[in-house]
Amino acid sequence: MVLVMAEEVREALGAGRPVVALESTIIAHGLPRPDNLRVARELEDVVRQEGAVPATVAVLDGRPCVGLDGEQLERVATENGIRKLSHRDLAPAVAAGASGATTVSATAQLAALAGIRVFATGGLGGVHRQWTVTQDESADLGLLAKTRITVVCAGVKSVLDVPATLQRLETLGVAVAGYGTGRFPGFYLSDSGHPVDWTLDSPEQVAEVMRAQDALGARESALIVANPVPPREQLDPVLHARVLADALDACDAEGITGQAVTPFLLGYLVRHTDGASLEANLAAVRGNVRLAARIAVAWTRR
Ligand code: PSU
Ligand code: MN
Repeated sequence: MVLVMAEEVREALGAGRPVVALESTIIAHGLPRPDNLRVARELEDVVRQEGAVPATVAVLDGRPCVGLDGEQLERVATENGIRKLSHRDLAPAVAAGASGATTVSATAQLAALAGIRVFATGGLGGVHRQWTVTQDESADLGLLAKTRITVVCAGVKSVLDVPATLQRLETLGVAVAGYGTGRFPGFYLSDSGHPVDWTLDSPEQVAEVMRAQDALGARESALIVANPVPPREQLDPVLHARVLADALDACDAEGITGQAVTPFLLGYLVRHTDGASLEANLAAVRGNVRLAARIAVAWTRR
Protein backbone atom coordinates (compact mmCIF):
# COMPACT_ATOMS: atom_id res chain seq x y z
CA MET A 1 0.00 0.00 0.00
CA VAL A 2 1.15 3.56 -0.68
CA LEU A 3 0.24 4.72 2.84
CA VAL A 4 3.20 6.27 4.71
CA MET A 5 2.79 5.75 8.45
CA ALA A 6 4.88 7.62 11.01
CA GLU A 7 7.02 5.18 12.97
CA GLU A 8 5.43 6.19 16.26
CA VAL A 9 1.94 5.62 14.87
CA ARG A 10 2.82 2.25 13.39
CA GLU A 11 4.34 1.09 16.68
CA ALA A 12 1.40 2.28 18.76
CA LEU A 13 -1.12 0.55 16.50
CA GLY A 14 0.95 -2.62 16.46
CA ALA A 15 1.05 -2.67 20.25
CA GLY A 16 -2.65 -1.86 20.61
CA ARG A 17 -1.96 1.55 22.15
CA PRO A 18 -4.31 4.51 21.63
CA VAL A 19 -3.98 6.63 18.48
CA VAL A 20 -6.07 9.63 17.40
CA ALA A 21 -6.27 10.78 13.78
CA LEU A 22 -6.38 14.55 13.21
CA GLU A 23 -7.45 16.22 9.99
CA SER A 24 -5.37 18.85 8.23
CA THR A 25 -7.86 20.91 6.21
CA ILE A 26 -8.73 22.81 9.36
CA ILE A 27 -5.01 23.64 9.65
CA ALA A 28 -4.39 24.59 6.01
CA HIS A 29 -7.73 26.14 5.06
CA GLY A 30 -9.90 26.49 8.19
CA LEU A 31 -7.69 28.62 10.45
CA PRO A 32 -5.83 31.85 9.67
CA ARG A 33 -2.03 31.94 9.47
CA PRO A 34 0.21 32.12 11.42
CA ASP A 35 -1.92 30.82 14.33
CA ASN A 36 -2.64 27.64 12.41
CA LEU A 37 0.81 26.10 12.86
CA ARG A 38 0.80 26.77 16.58
CA VAL A 39 -2.66 25.23 16.82
CA ALA A 40 -1.62 22.16 14.83
CA ARG A 41 1.22 21.53 17.29
CA GLU A 42 -0.94 22.27 20.29
CA LEU A 43 -3.58 19.75 19.18
CA GLU A 44 -0.95 17.04 18.88
CA ASP A 45 0.25 17.94 22.39
CA VAL A 46 -3.28 17.61 23.78
CA VAL A 47 -3.47 14.06 22.39
CA ARG A 48 -0.14 13.20 24.01
CA GLN A 49 -1.15 14.70 27.38
CA GLU A 50 -4.01 12.22 27.45
CA GLY A 51 -1.67 9.29 26.79
CA ALA A 52 -2.42 8.73 23.10
CA VAL A 53 -0.40 9.16 19.90
CA PRO A 54 -1.50 11.87 17.40
CA ALA A 55 -1.67 11.00 13.71
CA THR A 56 -2.24 14.12 11.64
CA VAL A 57 -3.15 13.10 8.10
CA ALA A 58 -2.17 14.85 4.84
CA VAL A 59 -0.89 14.07 1.35
CA LEU A 60 2.65 15.32 0.69
CA ASP A 61 4.25 15.02 -2.75
CA GLY A 62 1.72 12.35 -3.66
CA ARG A 63 2.32 10.31 -0.51
CA PRO A 64 -0.66 9.84 1.84
CA CYS A 65 0.89 10.37 5.28
CA VAL A 66 -0.64 9.16 8.54
CA GLY A 67 1.31 10.92 11.27
CA LEU A 68 3.50 13.91 10.36
CA ASP A 69 6.85 15.03 11.71
CA GLY A 70 7.45 18.68 12.66
CA GLU A 71 8.68 19.66 9.23
CA GLN A 72 5.73 18.02 7.46
CA LEU A 73 3.26 19.69 9.81
CA GLU A 74 4.90 23.02 9.00
CA ARG A 75 4.50 22.38 5.27
CA VAL A 76 0.76 21.76 5.70
CA ALA A 77 0.37 24.97 7.70
CA THR A 78 2.53 27.27 5.59
CA GLU A 79 3.02 25.95 2.06
CA ASN A 80 1.33 28.02 -0.63
CA GLY A 81 -0.83 26.07 -3.04
CA ILE A 82 -1.52 23.23 -0.61
CA ARG A 83 -4.76 21.74 -1.92
CA LYS A 84 -7.93 20.74 -0.15
CA LEU A 85 -8.48 17.03 -0.69
CA SER A 86 -11.69 15.19 -0.06
CA HIS A 87 -11.67 11.40 -0.45
CA ARG A 88 -12.42 11.55 -4.17
CA ASP A 89 -9.26 13.63 -4.66
CA LEU A 90 -6.89 11.14 -3.04
CA ALA A 91 -6.13 9.04 -6.11
CA PRO A 92 -5.62 12.00 -8.45
CA ALA A 93 -3.36 13.64 -5.85
CA VAL A 94 -1.28 10.48 -5.42
CA ALA A 95 -0.94 10.00 -9.17
CA ALA A 96 0.03 13.64 -9.73
CA GLY A 97 2.48 13.77 -6.83
CA ALA A 98 0.45 16.65 -5.41
CA SER A 99 0.34 17.95 -1.83
CA GLY A 100 -2.88 18.66 0.01
CA ALA A 101 -4.60 18.85 3.32
CA THR A 102 -7.25 16.21 3.95
CA THR A 103 -10.87 16.99 4.84
CA VAL A 104 -12.92 14.89 7.24
CA SER A 105 -13.82 12.49 4.42
CA ALA A 106 -10.26 11.97 3.18
CA THR A 107 -8.84 11.81 6.71
CA ALA A 108 -11.43 9.27 7.83
CA GLN A 109 -10.73 7.12 4.81
CA LEU A 110 -6.94 7.14 5.27
CA ALA A 111 -7.19 6.69 9.05
CA ALA A 112 -9.48 3.68 8.64
CA LEU A 113 -7.07 2.18 6.08
CA ALA A 114 -4.27 2.63 8.62
CA GLY A 115 -6.32 0.88 11.32
CA ILE A 116 -7.08 3.99 13.39
CA ARG A 117 -10.54 4.00 14.95
CA VAL A 118 -10.84 7.45 16.59
CA PHE A 119 -10.66 10.79 14.85
CA ALA A 120 -11.13 14.40 15.99
CA THR A 121 -12.11 17.51 14.06
CA GLY A 122 -13.88 20.84 14.62
CA GLY A 123 -17.20 20.65 12.82
CA LEU A 124 -18.26 18.20 10.13
CA GLY A 125 -19.24 19.27 6.66
CA GLY A 126 -22.87 18.69 5.71
CA VAL A 127 -25.83 19.93 3.72
CA HIS A 128 -25.49 23.60 2.83
CA ARG A 129 -28.31 26.12 3.02
CA GLN A 130 -29.52 26.68 -0.54
CA TRP A 131 -29.06 22.98 -1.15
CA THR A 132 -32.12 22.84 -3.38
CA VAL A 133 -30.36 25.24 -5.76
CA THR A 134 -26.69 24.29 -5.41
CA GLN A 135 -26.87 20.60 -4.39
CA ASP A 136 -23.88 21.42 -2.18
CA GLU A 137 -23.50 18.64 0.36
CA SER A 138 -20.12 17.79 1.86
CA ALA A 139 -18.62 14.45 0.88
CA ASP A 140 -18.04 13.97 4.62
CA LEU A 141 -21.54 12.54 5.10
CA GLY A 142 -21.43 9.89 2.40
CA LEU A 143 -17.98 8.72 3.46
CA LEU A 144 -18.98 8.43 7.11
CA ALA A 145 -21.91 6.24 6.05
CA LYS A 146 -19.45 3.58 4.86
CA THR A 147 -16.45 3.92 7.16
CA ARG A 148 -16.08 2.35 10.61
CA ILE A 149 -14.59 5.23 12.55
CA THR A 150 -15.58 7.29 15.57
CA VAL A 151 -15.46 10.99 14.83
CA VAL A 152 -15.53 13.53 17.64
CA CYS A 153 -16.82 16.92 16.48
CA ALA A 154 -18.71 19.94 17.78
CA GLY A 155 -21.61 19.05 15.51
CA VAL A 156 -21.62 20.31 11.94
CA LYS A 157 -20.49 23.76 10.92
CA SER A 158 -23.22 26.25 11.76
CA VAL A 159 -22.93 27.83 8.33
CA LEU A 160 -24.79 24.73 7.10
CA ASP A 161 -28.44 23.71 7.10
CA VAL A 162 -28.22 21.85 10.41
CA PRO A 163 -31.63 20.12 10.45
CA ALA A 164 -31.18 19.00 6.83
CA THR A 165 -27.75 17.61 7.72
CA LEU A 166 -29.16 15.71 10.71
CA GLN A 167 -31.88 14.33 8.45
CA ARG A 168 -29.31 13.22 5.87
CA LEU A 169 -27.27 11.45 8.57
CA GLU A 170 -30.44 9.63 9.62
CA THR A 171 -31.15 8.60 6.03
CA LEU A 172 -27.56 7.43 5.56
CA GLY A 173 -27.74 5.40 8.78
CA VAL A 174 -24.93 7.16 10.64
CA ALA A 175 -25.23 7.01 14.44
CA VAL A 176 -25.15 10.37 16.25
CA ALA A 177 -24.75 10.80 20.00
CA GLY A 178 -24.50 13.96 22.08
CA TYR A 179 -21.66 13.90 24.57
CA GLY A 180 -23.09 14.84 27.95
CA THR A 181 -26.08 16.46 26.25
CA GLY A 182 -29.36 15.62 24.57
CA ARG A 183 -28.92 18.59 22.23
CA PHE A 184 -26.96 18.59 18.98
CA PRO A 185 -24.12 21.14 19.38
CA GLY A 186 -23.90 24.09 16.98
CA PHE A 187 -20.13 24.23 16.31
CA TYR A 188 -19.49 27.86 17.45
CA LEU A 189 -22.55 27.49 19.70
CA SER A 190 -23.11 24.95 22.45
CA ASP A 191 -26.60 24.11 21.20
CA SER A 192 -27.80 24.09 17.58
CA GLY A 193 -31.42 24.08 18.75
CA HIS A 194 -31.95 20.49 17.61
CA PRO A 195 -32.16 17.34 19.75
CA VAL A 196 -30.20 14.09 19.39
CA ASP A 197 -31.62 10.65 20.09
CA TRP A 198 -28.70 9.34 22.15
CA THR A 199 -26.55 10.76 24.92
CA LEU A 200 -23.20 9.32 26.04
CA ASP A 201 -21.60 10.54 29.25
CA SER A 202 -18.13 9.01 29.39
CA PRO A 203 -15.35 7.75 27.11
CA GLU A 204 -16.12 4.23 28.36
CA GLN A 205 -19.72 4.55 27.19
CA VAL A 206 -18.53 5.65 23.77
CA ALA A 207 -16.17 2.66 23.61
CA GLU A 208 -19.11 0.38 24.51
CA VAL A 209 -21.05 1.66 21.51
CA MET A 210 -18.00 1.07 19.28
CA ARG A 211 -17.76 -2.51 20.55
CA ALA A 212 -21.49 -2.99 19.92
CA GLN A 213 -21.08 -1.67 16.35
CA ASP A 214 -18.45 -4.34 15.74
CA ALA A 215 -20.39 -7.07 17.57
CA LEU A 216 -23.42 -6.42 15.40
CA GLY A 217 -21.23 -6.94 12.35
CA ALA A 218 -23.53 -4.73 10.32
CA ARG A 219 -22.62 -2.42 7.49
CA GLU A 220 -19.53 -0.36 8.17
CA SER A 221 -20.61 3.09 9.30
CA ALA A 222 -19.23 5.75 11.60
CA LEU A 223 -20.19 6.88 15.07
CA ILE A 224 -20.50 10.64 15.46
CA VAL A 225 -19.80 11.89 18.97
CA ALA A 226 -21.09 15.46 19.09
CA ASN A 227 -19.27 17.32 21.84
CA PRO A 228 -20.49 20.85 22.63
CA VAL A 229 -18.14 23.78 23.15
CA PRO A 230 -18.54 24.87 26.81
CA PRO A 231 -21.23 27.61 27.03
CA ARG A 232 -18.77 30.16 28.43
CA GLU A 233 -16.50 29.66 25.41
CA GLN A 234 -19.21 29.76 22.74
CA LEU A 235 -19.68 32.62 20.28
CA ASP A 236 -22.38 35.08 21.31
CA PRO A 237 -25.50 33.63 19.57
CA VAL A 238 -26.81 37.07 18.57
CA LEU A 239 -23.49 38.08 16.99
CA HIS A 240 -23.32 34.65 15.32
CA ALA A 241 -26.76 35.02 13.72
CA ARG A 242 -26.05 38.51 12.43
CA VAL A 243 -22.58 37.88 10.97
CA LEU A 244 -23.58 34.55 9.50
CA ALA A 245 -26.43 36.16 7.56
CA ASP A 246 -23.94 38.70 6.14
CA ALA A 247 -21.44 35.94 5.34
CA LEU A 248 -24.02 33.96 3.37
CA ASP A 249 -24.99 37.10 1.43
CA ALA A 250 -21.34 37.86 0.68
CA CYS A 251 -20.76 34.28 -0.50
CA ASP A 252 -23.68 34.65 -2.92
CA ALA A 253 -22.65 38.11 -4.08
CA GLU A 254 -19.06 37.00 -4.76
CA GLY A 255 -20.19 33.88 -6.59
CA ILE A 256 -18.16 31.53 -4.37
CA THR A 257 -18.92 27.86 -5.13
CA GLY A 258 -17.67 24.30 -4.52
CA GLN A 259 -14.72 23.62 -2.24
CA ALA A 260 -14.19 27.32 -1.62
CA VAL A 261 -17.52 27.86 0.15
CA THR A 262 -16.63 26.51 3.59
CA PRO A 263 -13.22 28.26 3.91
CA PHE A 264 -14.82 31.51 2.68
CA LEU A 265 -17.60 31.41 5.26
CA LEU A 266 -15.27 30.48 8.14
CA GLY A 267 -12.84 33.24 7.14
CA TYR A 268 -15.64 35.80 6.88
CA LEU A 269 -16.82 34.97 10.38
CA VAL A 270 -13.32 35.35 11.81
CA ARG A 271 -12.87 38.77 10.22
CA HIS A 272 -16.29 40.11 11.14
CA THR A 273 -16.42 38.90 14.74
CA ASP A 274 -13.04 40.35 15.64
CA GLY A 275 -11.64 36.87 16.04
CA ALA A 276 -14.36 35.75 18.47
CA SER A 277 -15.47 32.99 16.09
CA LEU A 278 -11.87 31.81 15.91
CA GLU A 279 -11.70 31.55 19.71
CA ALA A 280 -14.92 29.53 19.79
CA ASN A 281 -13.70 27.33 16.92
CA LEU A 282 -10.42 26.66 18.75
CA ALA A 283 -12.18 25.93 22.04
CA ALA A 284 -14.38 23.42 20.24
CA VAL A 285 -11.47 21.72 18.48
CA ARG A 286 -9.36 21.51 21.64
CA GLY A 287 -12.25 19.94 23.54
CA ASN A 288 -12.87 17.47 20.74
CA VAL A 289 -9.24 16.43 20.49
CA ARG A 290 -9.05 15.87 24.25
CA LEU A 291 -12.23 13.80 24.27
CA ALA A 292 -11.09 11.79 21.24
CA ALA A 293 -7.86 10.90 23.05
CA ARG A 294 -9.81 9.75 26.11
CA ILE A 295 -12.08 7.65 23.89
CA ALA A 296 -9.04 6.10 22.19
CA VAL A 297 -7.64 5.23 25.63
CA ALA A 298 -10.96 3.65 26.69
CA TRP A 299 -11.19 1.80 23.37
CA THR A 300 -7.77 0.18 23.68
CA ARG A 301 -8.28 -0.74 27.35
CA ARG A 302 -10.08 -4.08 26.84
N1 PSU B 1 -13.81 21.81 11.01
C1 PSU B 1 -13.32 23.05 11.29
N2 PSU B 1 -12.75 23.75 10.25
C2 PSU B 1 -12.66 23.22 8.99
C3 PSU B 1 -13.19 21.93 8.70
C4 PSU B 1 -13.76 21.27 9.75
O1 PSU B 1 -13.40 23.52 12.44
O2 PSU B 1 -12.10 23.86 8.10
C5 PSU B 1 -13.11 21.32 7.29
C6 PSU B 1 -13.15 19.80 7.38
O3 PSU B 1 -11.99 19.32 6.76
C7 PSU B 1 -14.37 19.38 6.64
C8 PSU B 1 -14.43 20.45 5.59
O4 PSU B 1 -14.27 18.08 6.10
O5 PSU B 1 -14.17 21.63 6.38
C9 PSU B 1 -15.74 20.48 4.86
O6 PSU B 1 -15.58 21.13 3.66
P1 PSU B 1 -16.73 21.03 2.52
O7 PSU B 1 -17.90 21.73 3.13
O8 PSU B 1 -16.15 21.72 1.32
O9 PSU B 1 -16.96 19.56 2.29
MN1 MN C 1 -19.22 21.51 -0.66
